[in-house]
Amino acid sequence: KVELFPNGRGVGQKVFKAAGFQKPFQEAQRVCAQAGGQLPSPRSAAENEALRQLVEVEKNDRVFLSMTDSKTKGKFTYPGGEPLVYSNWNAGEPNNDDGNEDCVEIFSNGLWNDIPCEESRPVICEF
Ligand code: GN1
Ligand code: CA
Repeated sequence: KVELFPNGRGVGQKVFKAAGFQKPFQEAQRVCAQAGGQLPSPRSAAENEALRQLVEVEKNDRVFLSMTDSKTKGKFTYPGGEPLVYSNWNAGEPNNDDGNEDCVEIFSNGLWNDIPCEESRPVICEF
């Protein structure tokens, strides 16, 4: 058994773990892949809530999710290309602000917003 508090959360078979530093999307993606995981992909309300708690205790900041609509604008997909099975968009999102928001962040209230991938956010990976 692994102790995950305060910078990790387990939910079902999934673990979310905070890296302790900030990166833009592409580098964050690389960091998680090199660690044997990927960026967070909450596929249910329970997974979203576990991640939300970690966002709150870790930084009270916003954190990148794995999903993008880089391939087809308006169609967010997981890294493997599959469409979303769960989403928790904030009201009015995704709005593709300035035509440049292909990445997704989760707030400490659990809601999602699309943002530019060039933004830097504290890195959390899922395993
Ligand atoms: C932010 O900064 P502003 O208001 O133009 C946000 C958008 C949201 C918008 C919602 C980089 O845009 O993604 O849709 O608020 N941009 C960033 O009002 O966080
Ligand atoms: Ca947005």
